[in-house]
Amino acid sequence: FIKDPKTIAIVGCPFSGGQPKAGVDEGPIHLVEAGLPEQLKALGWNVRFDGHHQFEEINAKLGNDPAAGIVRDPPIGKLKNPRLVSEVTKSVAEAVGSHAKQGELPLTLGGDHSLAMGTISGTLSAYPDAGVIWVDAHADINTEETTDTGNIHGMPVAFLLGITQQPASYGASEAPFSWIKPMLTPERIVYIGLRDVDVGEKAILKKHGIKAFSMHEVDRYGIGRVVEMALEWVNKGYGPGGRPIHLSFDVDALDPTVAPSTGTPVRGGLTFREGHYICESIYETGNLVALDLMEVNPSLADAAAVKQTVAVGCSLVRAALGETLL
Ligand code: 5AB
Ligand code: MN
Ligand code: MN
Ligand code: MN
Repeated sequence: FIKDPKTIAIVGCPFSGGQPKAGVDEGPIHLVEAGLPEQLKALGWNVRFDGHHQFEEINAKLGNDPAAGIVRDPPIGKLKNPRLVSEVTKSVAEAVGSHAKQGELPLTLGGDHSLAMGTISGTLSAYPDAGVIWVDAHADINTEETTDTGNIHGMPVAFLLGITQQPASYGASEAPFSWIKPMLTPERIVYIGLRDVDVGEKAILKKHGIKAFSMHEVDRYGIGRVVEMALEWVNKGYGPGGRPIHLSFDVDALDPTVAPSTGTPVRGGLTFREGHYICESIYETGNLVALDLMEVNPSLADAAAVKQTVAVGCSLVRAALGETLL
């Protein structure tokens, strides 16, 4: 799917509006400063990176001045920062979509996981048949009705599937998130690494028959068999070569001993090798068309832990882009 000369377009998204903790917006800056673009060049990729997206026009349009603490984006129903998250993810969808349509592989560096509404919408605009592998401790499939926190980084999958109800208070045309065309279908997403799923989310997963390999299945079958089953699931009934794959990797899928600097750590996660194995196996299919690395928050934990988390993040990306296979 990716055109020669094989090019990665880094989409740096210093954005934290989908959740309340400051610092996750510094994730992409740290990953780039750690040398990720050069590391990918060393793997033989052509790398395009024209600076981090600043979303300034969006704040201006909303009348926000984040530096001065002015944010005019009151909640809608339970959703926090709905207009900001909607506008930012819409612009990310355009950026990712245009890179993907040019045959480049967009690598989006977050930032919080609400960004995946943009990245996956962008991928689907170029590859309508794409499947999604979502690696996370969390299912991120809360709806406006089920969310306890109102944090939109816990809701992107619900918006992508079109299963979240627009609250009655929305005016239809200017409704946040009305730009998302729900092109993803429940049988084309599969989870790996889940271990902290809200009660309402469990009901949604069951209702829509969504496939999930939680840490329980990772323990039972081993990561090799889990990845094999996950790929079988998304490719079921599709042609021989398999679907284009979008990998959305939330760094909190890893155990907090491996990746401590993240906003919602949950113990009992993937080991360093299990995380890498997932990335390598998807690279090995030859079908990876887009990659997200999300939720690295360099302001949580001490300097050594931050350095470790950023290094692991770079290493996962390299594994997904061909480093470890011989
Ligand atoms: B993350 C929680 N389910 O909805 C919620 O880090 C956590 O992108 C969401 O996976 C975690 O707020 C979102 C409790
Ligand atoms: Mn770009
Ligand atoms: Mn997530
Ligand atoms: Mn998570």
